[in-house]
This record gives sequence, C-alpha cells and structure tokens, in this order.
Amino acid sequence: MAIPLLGRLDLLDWPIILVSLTLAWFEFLVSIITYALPNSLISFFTFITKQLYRLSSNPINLIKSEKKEKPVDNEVATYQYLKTEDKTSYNKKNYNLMVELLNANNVQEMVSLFGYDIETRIVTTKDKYLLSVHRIKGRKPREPNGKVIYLHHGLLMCSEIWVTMLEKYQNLPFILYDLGYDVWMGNNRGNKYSQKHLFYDLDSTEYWNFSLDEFAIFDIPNTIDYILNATKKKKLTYIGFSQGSAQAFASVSVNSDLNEKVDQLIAISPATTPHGLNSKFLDMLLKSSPNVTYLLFSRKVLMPSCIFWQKIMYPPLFDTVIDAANYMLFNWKALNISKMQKLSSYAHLYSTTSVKCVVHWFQVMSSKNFQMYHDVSPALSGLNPISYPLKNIQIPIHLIYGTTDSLVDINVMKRQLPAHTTTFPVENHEHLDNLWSTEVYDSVFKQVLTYLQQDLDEVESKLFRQNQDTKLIEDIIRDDVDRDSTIGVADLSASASSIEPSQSYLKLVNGFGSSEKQTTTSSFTGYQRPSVSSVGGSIFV
Ligand SMILES: *[C@@H]1O[C@H](CO)[C@@H](O)[C@H](O)[C@H]1NC(C)=O
Ligand SMILES: *[C@@H]1O[C@H](CO)[C@@H](O)[C@H](O)[C@H]1NC(C)=O
Ligand SMILES: *[C@@H]1O[C@H](CO)[C@@H](O)[C@H](O)[C@H]1NC(C)=O
Ligand SMILES: CC(=O)N[C@H]1CO[C@H](CO)[C@@H](O)[C@@H]1O
Repeated sequence: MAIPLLGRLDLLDWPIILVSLTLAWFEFLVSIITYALPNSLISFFTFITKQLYRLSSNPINLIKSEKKEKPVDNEVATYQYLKTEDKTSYNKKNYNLMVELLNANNVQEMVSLFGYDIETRIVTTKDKYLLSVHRIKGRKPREPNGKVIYLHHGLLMCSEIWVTMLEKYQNLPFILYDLGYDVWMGNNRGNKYSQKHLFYDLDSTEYWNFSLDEFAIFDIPNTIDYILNATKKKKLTYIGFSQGSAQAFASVSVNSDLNEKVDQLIAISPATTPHGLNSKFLDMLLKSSPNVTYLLFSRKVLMPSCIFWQKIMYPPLFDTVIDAANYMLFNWKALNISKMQKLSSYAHLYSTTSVKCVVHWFQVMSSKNFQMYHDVSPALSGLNPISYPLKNIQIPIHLIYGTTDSLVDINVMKRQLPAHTTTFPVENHEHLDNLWSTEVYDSVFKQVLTYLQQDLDEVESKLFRQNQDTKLIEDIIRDDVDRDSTIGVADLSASASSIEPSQSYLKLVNGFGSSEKQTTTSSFTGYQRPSVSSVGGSIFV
C-alpha cells in the first residue's frame, strides 16, 4: 500500500531521513542551548580555546601522540597560532590592518581602511527583490578611462570577499579603480546586503524560494541594466568568482540581449558542474533527494546559525573550523593562504543564501549537467529539467582556474561552453587561492589585467611607482606604524602588548551588550571610522 508523499521515497532515502532528523534535532538542541548560555560561560569557553591555541598552532596537534618541543616562554606563546609560518610576512602594519579588517562590520568600513569609499545603489529586480550594488569611490581624483567593470561574488558570499587582502595591491577592485575603471560589486538576493523584498517577509518560505535560476533570470541582467543606465555606457566587463561566473554563463545563455551589453566574461575559479563532495557520506546524503536537504535545513535560509557561531568563536578556532570543513567537503588544504590572511578573509567569507540554491547545486552535481532547478526526480517521472544553453553565449569567455581545484573539471567545462572560450591554468592553486593566496596579484590578477588589455609594465609603473611618489599605499598605514620593520614573532607579541585593548580582534566577539563606543582617527586622510566596542579578553593575555 502506498503511503501518500513519503511512499514515493527510495528505499535508500529512509535511513538517510532518520540520520537527518537526528542531526536536525541535534542542531536545534545545540542552538537552544547556545542561545540560553550566559555570557560568562561563553567567555569561559573562549578562554579555554585561547589556552589551547597558546599551546599549539593547531589544536589537532594536541591530540596527536608525539611529544611537543619544550614549552615556549610566555612572550612567544601569545602568538603561537601564527608562529609556524614564514615570519617575513608579519609586520606591525599588516597585523594592525588585519585586526581592523577582521572587525570591520561592512564593506564600507573595509574599503575605508584603504582610503576608498562605497556608493551603494539599490536595484529592484523584476520580481521585486531589492539588491545592493556597491560602487567604489576614491577620495583622490583619478583619471577615469570610461570603462565599467562589474564584479560578482560566489556561493554563500557577498561583495566583501573582494576587499579582504592585507596588501592593497592584492585587492582587485582597488587596482581597477586606480587604473581608471568604474568598479561595481554586485550582490545576490538573500545575502547580507540584499535581504529585502517589496512584499515577502524575510522570514517567509516565499522569500527564500529562489535558486541559481533567479540569479540568472533576474539578479544578473537587472543589475547589469541598472549599472549601464547609471553610467550611461553601452557595455561593461563582467568578472565573476566561482558561482558568480556560473550565474553569468547561465544568465547570458538565457538573456540574449546581454550579448550586446557585456564585452567579455572573466571567470575566476569558475564552477559549472563540480564532481561532488569529497566526503562520500555527505555526498550521498545530499544528492539523494532534495526533500532530505529540505528536511535537514528547512526551506528557507541556509544555516543562519553560522553567523552566530562566527561571532562567538575565537577567530583562529573559526578559521580552523572553516579549513576542516573545506577539507572534508572539497579536499582543499588551503596551503597558499597565510594564516594572517585567513583571519581577515574568512571573517568575511560567509553570507546567507537559500537552501534551494544549494539543493540546485546538488542537482547539477548529481546529474553532471548544468541545468535549471527542478522539483521531481526525472528518473521517476520522465519530466526533464532544462539545461542552460551555454553554447548560445557569443561574447568572449576567459576561464582562470586552479589546477588543484577539486570543484573545477576543466574538460567538462570546455565541452559545455562555446568553442571561443579561452583558459588560463594557475599551477597549484585551489578554489579560494585564486582570490586570497599570498601571490594572487602575480598569479591571477595580472592575467585579469591582460584580458582587460592593460599593458602590465605600464600598470606596474602606474600603481607602484606612483605609490612611491604620492604614498598611495601608505595611506592605509597609520603614522605611528613603521611599515618596513619586518619583525619576528617574539617582537610581534612584544609590540602587541602596546596595542590598545580596543584593537584586540576579539572585540567583536565578546562585544555583545556593551554600549561603549570608540573612534579612531586615521591621521593621514583624516576620516573618522567608528570602531566596535570592546569587552572581554584579548588574545594577548
Ligand atoms: C516557489 O516558486 C515556484 C515558482 O517559481 C512555485 O511553483 C512554488 O510553489 C514556490 N514554492 C513555495 C514554497 O513558495
Ligand atoms: C535610468 O536612469 C534614470 C535616471 O538616471 C531613471 O530615471 C530611469 O528610470 C532609469 N531607467 C531604468 C530602466 O532603470
Ligand atoms: C518531495 O516532497 C514533495 C512534497 O513535499 C513531493 O511532491 C516530491 O515528490 C518529493 N520528491 C522526492 C524526490 O521524493
Ligand atoms: C606558493 C605556494 O605556497 N604554493 C603552494 C600552494 O599549494 C600547493 C598545494 O595545494 C603547494 O604544492 C604549493 O607549493
């Protein structure tokens, strides 16, 4: 006898549903418990983690049986987490900037650390979602070159990912702006900057009822139209990271008018049909049926508790968790991103999206076909999803991909895309390395500039020599900081004690409930930036 609805599940789905329900309940319980936790307990856990990180750069080493070297003296121990790395990249300037970036609340605060400003525009999509688009503004006059660039982020991200690098010249928007481009950074519906609909409640299932299809059909074309109208230009250049490039391919393939509006698509770490997850169990679990994923994560926003965890976690621990999760899910080892960089970048990695969007990706992975979202399993119903007609794209496409990126199967992608697609492999790079690695300017952004038909020698002389004359890079350095002093870990922790408590990068973490506000003034540009209040511990005990 058939049971309505549930009777349609495969045999294999049953044990999975049981596991999912257990996990879901577990997450529910944990979230109840954490919300009920008093602040003092949270501080206690933070304290414990801090002690663990003092003993070892990586808590995993603590459980390993091998003996540690003799205990280090206190001065050095305060900065153990960063110690294992090449010390040359640590100077006081970088460290202070990292603290500021880590604690920055929004993209506006982030770019202001580098002497830029943000102009926010609100795009209303045809289906009435409101999206923020961020346009870079400089505080200094520069010569516009009349070209427009549109940057778009990846899955579970927001526009902040473009401006997290500690070295100014490794942030793509700043290079492009200084070279004269009009630089815009888009945001998908549902992320940190676009959580608004004219009619739907943010808490409703209707609001979160979107997948890649809506990005492709509404968000991308509507944003492009908005930018072109605002700039009174005929064409722009699109640069996407990861899902941001997949969205663009999908979008151009179904909106043929975009062929006239975009002059080229530059795809950094593009992903259209990833193989699947590294963890076989999770892979099977999530590919099995969308209903399982919906049971596990609801039909609304994906894991909103991540933001909460990020807030209460000790930042190095948060980074370790992200690294471990990425390793389990995708087999990424994140060797090319320095720990210092991770502290600033990972803090701006996660933003919200819908569960449906992730379900859509799992459908693409399991069918090995870049197709639209569909509700019923085609194997059972004979109802087939529509594939995105990627071959329709007429504009030039350039793929910049890492050779060790487990999400990119370059041959599959080349077969899906039109024949005029060009590729540029980056040796030994994983997915995120193409955005945040220690040499991302040299290995990736130079190539982007080449696609933009910039003369690299000219660029370098413009960016770097100009900096020597007019101290552009130095804008970001506060007067009291000696930028050239490259110091070892011991010195770093010694100097760290002179950093005021308000600069502890834990200030956000335990900052709940305090109304104390402080402002720091950058002596060079004279702008005022509110800094988050500080309660609780610093890493420097
Ligand atoms: C989501 O949107 C589709 C149309 O795009 C509609 O058929 C479906 O009923 C909606 N689902 C929910 C839960 O609102
Ligand atoms: C284009 O911009 C003008 C203002 O500059 C505005 O009045 C008009 O509605 C815009 N058109 C579209 C299609 O967004
Ligand atoms: C998932 O659940 C819906 C009802 O909520 C049902 O119509 C659909 O057939 C189910 N899909 C699968 C693959 O079990
Ligand atoms: C420059 C650098 O550190 N490159 C490393 C990037 O990561 C790969 C492993 O994924 C290493 O083999 C490279 O040496």
